Amino acid sequence: SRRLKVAAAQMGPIHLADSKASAVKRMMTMLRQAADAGCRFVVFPELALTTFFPRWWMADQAEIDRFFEAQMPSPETMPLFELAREKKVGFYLGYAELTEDGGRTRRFNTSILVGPDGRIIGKYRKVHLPGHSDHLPQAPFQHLEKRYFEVGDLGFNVWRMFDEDVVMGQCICNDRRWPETFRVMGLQGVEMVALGYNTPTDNIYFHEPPYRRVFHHLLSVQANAYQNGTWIVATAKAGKEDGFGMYGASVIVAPTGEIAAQAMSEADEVIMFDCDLSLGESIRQNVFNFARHRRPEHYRLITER
Ligand code: ING
Repeated sequence: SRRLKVAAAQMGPIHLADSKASAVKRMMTMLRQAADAGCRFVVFPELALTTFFPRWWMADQAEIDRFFEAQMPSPETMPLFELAREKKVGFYLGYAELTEDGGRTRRFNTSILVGPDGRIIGKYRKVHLPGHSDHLPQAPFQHLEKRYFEVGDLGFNVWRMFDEDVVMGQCICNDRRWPETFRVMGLQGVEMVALGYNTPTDNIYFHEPPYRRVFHHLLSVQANAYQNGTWIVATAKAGKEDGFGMYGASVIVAPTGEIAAQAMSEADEVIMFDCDLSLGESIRQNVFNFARHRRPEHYRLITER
């Protein structure tokens, strides 16, 4: 049967003072570990090169743009691409994208899928941007994704990867909470979705006990995996970044909704699983058989409202 051994390469904290090169070094260590264990696909976190900078109010655009990549591979990430190509390992990478579009500078919270030959196969720009766009001076920390990034303009797509022609999808962080994200990929026959996240342990809007925030993360990923019959590899950047906590709980979830592997720490940690892609086929054939059971004529409100 068609199998793909994958890894979630969870990262611990990246502090404001840490260089992008030091983050890449850590990712290369984990990619080597995954490759040596027979993994052919590695999923890194959202915004994996820097601290989660939307937590900081910055007024000066030049200061903000230091967190962005104007090209990919960038000088700092080139060694990661080269190692991956040498090991014949594909990977998902989340980063802040700065791009010139017809004389206009645009900024996105972006992820890419890179093939085992080191070529970029697909790009995604985060659609569901949580948080706020104005400075909240009373808040313990900011969540300024709506200020620093534009809403993604590429939609939700799938790409074929590896010899097994795995139908691979991707999204980022808050996207995992929205069923539409996975259903749009499910309707394109997705077999595995890669996603990275940076999720604060504290909510700036209302108090939630930390365990409940992890419950909501797992609930979202497990439900969306089962309801679309897809594998999901969800990778955290975790731990305390300059004192601000983010939870770990990186997971590899099967199309049955069951957790196949889960990280135990809030530090750099590689979790792996040898995924049998036929598991998704049986869920999509026997339960969520869109062709036989789905009734879109009754769902219009979802896109019209
Ligand atoms: N982080 C969080 C996330 O969606 C969040 C923001 C947390 C929103 C909890 C709502 C509830 O996981 C990012 N970066 O989207």
